[in-house]
Amino acid sequence: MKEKISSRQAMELEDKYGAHNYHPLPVVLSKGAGARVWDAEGKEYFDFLSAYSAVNQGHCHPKIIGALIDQAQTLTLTSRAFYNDVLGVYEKFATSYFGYDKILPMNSGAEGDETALKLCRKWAYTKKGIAENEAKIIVCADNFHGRTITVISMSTDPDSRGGFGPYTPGFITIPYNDLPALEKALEDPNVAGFLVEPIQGEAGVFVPDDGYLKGAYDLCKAKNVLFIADEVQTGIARTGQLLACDHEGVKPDILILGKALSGGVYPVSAVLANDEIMLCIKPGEHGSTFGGNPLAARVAIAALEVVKEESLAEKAAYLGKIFRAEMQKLVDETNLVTKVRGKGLLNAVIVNDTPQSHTAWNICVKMAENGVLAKPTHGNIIRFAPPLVITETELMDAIARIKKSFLAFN
Ligand code: IF1
Repeated sequence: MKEKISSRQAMELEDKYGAHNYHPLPVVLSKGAGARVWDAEGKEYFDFLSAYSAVNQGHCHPKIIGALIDQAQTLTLTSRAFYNDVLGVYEKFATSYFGYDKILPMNSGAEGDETALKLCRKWAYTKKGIAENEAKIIVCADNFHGRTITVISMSTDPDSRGGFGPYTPGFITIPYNDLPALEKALEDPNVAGFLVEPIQGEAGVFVPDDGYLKGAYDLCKAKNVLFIADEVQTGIARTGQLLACDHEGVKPDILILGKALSGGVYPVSAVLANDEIMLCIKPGEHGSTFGGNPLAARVAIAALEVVKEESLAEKAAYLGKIFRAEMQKLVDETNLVTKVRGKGLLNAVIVNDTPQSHTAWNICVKMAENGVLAKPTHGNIIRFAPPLVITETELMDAIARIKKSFLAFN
């Protein structure tokens, strides 16, 4: 049995023995089920962060945990030095689920992005005919793709990149949601790919204009440039479609998935592409010890089955409309919220606040008191992303708590 400690003890331990690379809300979670979590003292909360959209299927989903336990008692890790009898089954399942020829399994989202970048560069040299070491990849300002050195080399966020140089070259940064800027950047014949989040998560759930993704895809096609979608956060039903690109009927040349690919149960990420691209990587050129392990494969199959069995995309679309309509009332009836935006159950409200006055942070602390967990980003933006298994009754209960918390600051 695990040692029972209080919330205060848990925070003190993390502070004393853990690196100080996070600034969490002062809530210590001890248990989760569905859309709810409990702290070390047993207080119940609705989880409106879902581990940044990893727990779309809800905490400790019985089907996913069942698959985990069964496989954990059978075989966990073989490395890719040998075959295992689950990986191929998962690969067949996932490629047909998402409509690609091949999948390359990794663990974290950042590794998925790194894999996509490597694949794009290899394709540039072996298929597109770009001279060795000359390939460029276009990325967007205010992106978030993870924390590795190359990924932060693409970042424009001073906190993510500052003090970690020197940086990996080979990227062109353009503004997000700006097709003319993309068209101009694509004039460079050494451009091999365009990497984009269909909705920018870290930027505060920034939804681009309708038609942006389709327009960007078409511009890339005209220049034989790969359209690479980072759906680590937006994918797996979160925005009301299986993939956020589905809203515009765009099929990325390279698709990056993570987070909810495992329902938040285990670190599982993946890159999907068709043979023309994926087979550019040859044996020995890329991989990882844990990528594609049987435990990950079983968990991911179960997690993806849950998405379909429980119609999570449809639920996210339906409940998201209710959520935004209710939050819009705060915009209309108070001076506290200037805007609500998002798609499906990936939403954010902009608090009428200067980033320095900490109102959004204080509202989040108040919401926690009232039993709803969410986290501010960029000072005055609060992201709301509950597990997609949340029921309409639970959502209305949570909305009442959110409103009450905001009104305490009116
Ligand atoms: C943290 C943000 C969210 C991602 C996209 C790749 C990754 C992420 C689109 C990397 C990760 C996270 C990680 C988390 C905070 C977080 C986040 F606020 F920083 F931007 F979700 F909104 N692509 N997103 O959103 O995936 O390697 O972490 O598995 O604590 O860094 P990872």
